[in-house]
Amino acid sequence: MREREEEMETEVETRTRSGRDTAQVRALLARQHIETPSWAYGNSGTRFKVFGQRGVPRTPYEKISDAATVHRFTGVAPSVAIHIPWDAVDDYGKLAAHARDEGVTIGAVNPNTFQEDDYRLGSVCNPDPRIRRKATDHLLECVEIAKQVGSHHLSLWFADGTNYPGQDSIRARQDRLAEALAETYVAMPDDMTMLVEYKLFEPSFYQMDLPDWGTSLLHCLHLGPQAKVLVDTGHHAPGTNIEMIVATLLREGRLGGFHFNSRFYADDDLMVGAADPFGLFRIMHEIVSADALLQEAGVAFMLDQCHNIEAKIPAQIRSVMNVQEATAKALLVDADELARARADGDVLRANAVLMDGYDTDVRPLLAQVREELGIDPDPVRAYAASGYQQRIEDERVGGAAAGWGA
Ligand code: RM4
Ligand code: MN
Ligand code: MN
Repeated sequence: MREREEEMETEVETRTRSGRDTAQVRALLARQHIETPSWAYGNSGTRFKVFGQRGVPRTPYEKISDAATVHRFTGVAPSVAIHIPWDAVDDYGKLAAHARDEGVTIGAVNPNTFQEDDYRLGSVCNPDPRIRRKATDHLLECVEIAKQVGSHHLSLWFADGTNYPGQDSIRARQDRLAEALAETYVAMPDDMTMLVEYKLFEPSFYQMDLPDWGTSLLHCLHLGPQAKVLVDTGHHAPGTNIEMIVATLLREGRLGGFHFNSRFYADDDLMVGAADPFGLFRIMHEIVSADALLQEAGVAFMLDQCHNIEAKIPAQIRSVMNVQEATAKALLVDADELARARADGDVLRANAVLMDGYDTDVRPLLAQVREELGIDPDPVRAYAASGYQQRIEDERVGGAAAGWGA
């Protein structure tokens, strides 16, 4: 066994041609921060069926405990995003204290302006000023909640849009959106960032009011430096070059963060790195080459996924590991050699250098990172052996399981 481990270590050593030594790569990987979403731990499904699972949290407190469990086994998921009102509680100080006791913090606060009858024609873009007021008040309420839980991110996604040409004025809706965003922006403290997410389609199909990164960026530019674009990897047309968007936003200092997930067709919300691990690597390559991996760079790496048929906690663990693997591969790309090949106009060499990083088996390297963090090198196996799943299945009986709309 020991022999095999040594063999694996040498393998990693010889494959590290990135100019960084392996110790530096491991140190960067150990400091990675991947946020998990509270809603991933509740029941979810499609419009056809929600399959309930045993042991699913009944309260925001239990969701946070599950997120903390993912952190315990991965070592790099120290915060959890919340969604309001799904995670509404009477005392947010108490919720934050519970998170701290469990060893995590509360990350992005996500308002929900898409699940009430009032929002049939939109929320902040609704033609009815009463409904716009209500939606904006909810955004302001979420700024307050973020302050109370010690969060620095207000993460906005709007289901707003129209289904039929002529249904409403596209320009008037943009004006209304700008107005609501501006009112919310000025209510934020200086250390809070507004993340403005976009999505090409769904639930509206003719036009979404924030359909793409360009529209999000324009609003952010009008608002000020505390507004940045959030890239949800599942929110583009098939074939979109997402790393190009990432590179462009990084240049402008306006990449606020990611919602990682993967998709085959629409907004599938499957595990990140499951459908397109190469795409994830290409994104992480842009991040690494812009030196934007660590928290001080101001980019938030968050998962936004739903686990409809698979067990939720191990799926989150697997997803965190997939992001780690893509990051490790990106860190192993030989940046100097790549620069030389590019300067020489050597197309094939440049591509080969990039692929060398992607083709490296980084699992032994990550096992070592975990050992250095004092956790089990195999998080999925360790979770299965921990008894946590059995415990929550035994304990969480009665009450209503959390889920969309709960
Ligand atoms: C949306 C979007 C948002 C998420 C909701 C649940 O499609 O991705 O980020 O909060 O789903
Ligand atoms: Mn999202
Ligand atoms: Mn989505």
